[in-house]
Amino acid sequence: MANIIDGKAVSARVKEEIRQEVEGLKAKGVEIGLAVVIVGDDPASQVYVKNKEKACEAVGFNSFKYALPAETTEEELLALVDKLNKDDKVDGILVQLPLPKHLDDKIIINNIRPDKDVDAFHPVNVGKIMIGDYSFLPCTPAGVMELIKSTGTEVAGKECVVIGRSNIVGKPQAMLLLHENGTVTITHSKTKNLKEVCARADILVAAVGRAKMVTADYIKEGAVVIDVGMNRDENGKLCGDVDFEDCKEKAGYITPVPGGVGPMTIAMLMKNTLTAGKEHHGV
Ligand code: BQF
Repeated sequence: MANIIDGKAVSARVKEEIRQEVEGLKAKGVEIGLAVVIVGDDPASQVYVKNKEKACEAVGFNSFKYALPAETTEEELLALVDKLNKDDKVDGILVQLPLPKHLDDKIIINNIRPDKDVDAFHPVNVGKIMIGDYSFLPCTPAGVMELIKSTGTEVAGKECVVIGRSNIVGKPQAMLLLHENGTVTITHSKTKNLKEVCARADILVAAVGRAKMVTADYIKEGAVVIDVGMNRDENGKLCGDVDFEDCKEKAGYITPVPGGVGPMTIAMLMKNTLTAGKEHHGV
C-alpha cells in the first residue's frame, strides 16, 4: 500500500502559517483583501468560490465576493475589474474560470493589474514563471510541488512526466519541475506510447481531465503519483484522472481525490494573496 499524501493536512499547515503572519500584520494595522468574481451559476464554480471565501476567513483576509449574472457583458465585467484594480482594500483579484461562453477570459485576465493577479494568469506573470522570477506561483502547480516536497522526494535529476499541457496546470507545472532540476516530459493527446512514457516517471502528475485514465500499468513501482483531476465517475462521484484503487498498491506515494491537490490549490491562492498584500502595503 502506497503512502497516501494528505493534501488537507498539508494545506492546513500552510494556512496556519499564513494565519499567524496575517495576525502579525493586523497588529500593525495592515489588512489584506481578496476580491472573488464569479459570473453565472455554474455549480462547480460556486463550490470553488465558496472554498476560497472560507479559506480567506480561516486565514484572516477580508473577502469581497462579486456574483454577476450570466448575461453580464464584457464592458460590465471590465468595469468591475477596473474598479477592483483601483481599490486599495483589494490586494488580490480572482475571476473564477470558466467564464460564460460570450466572455473571453483572455481579454478579462489581460485587464487585471499584474500585481493583483493572484491566480498568476496574466501574461506578465506567466512570463515571470517561465523565467523563474516568481511574484506569484501558479496555484495548482505550486500546490503540487508542496505535496511532492511533503513526501521528502528530491525532484532534481528525477524523471518527471506531466500528462496534460493546459496553460493553467500542465505547462506551468512542467516549468516548476524544471526549475527544481527535474527531467521533464510533457505528454498530451498526440503523445505516442503514453503508457510507456508515464511508466518511466519517478514523479507523475496527471492533469488531463479524464476520469480514472491512469491505471497501474501507467506507473512505475514506487513512483510519486499526483492527481490533479476533478472529474465525475459513472456514478456521479468526484474522482481524479488516476484510478486510485488500481494504483494505490504500486505507487510509492499517491494523492487522493478529493483531499489531495484541491485543498493545496486554495492554500497557494492564500499564499499569493498574502504576497500581494505585503507588496501592496510595503511590508
Ligand atoms: C478537495 C478547479 C477545475 C476547473 C476549475 C478542495 C477544491 C477542489 C477540491 C477547489 C478547482 C479545483 C478550483 C478540493 C478550486 C480546486 O477537497 O479535494 C478544493 O476549490 N479548487 C477552481 O477554482 O477552479 C477549477 C478545477
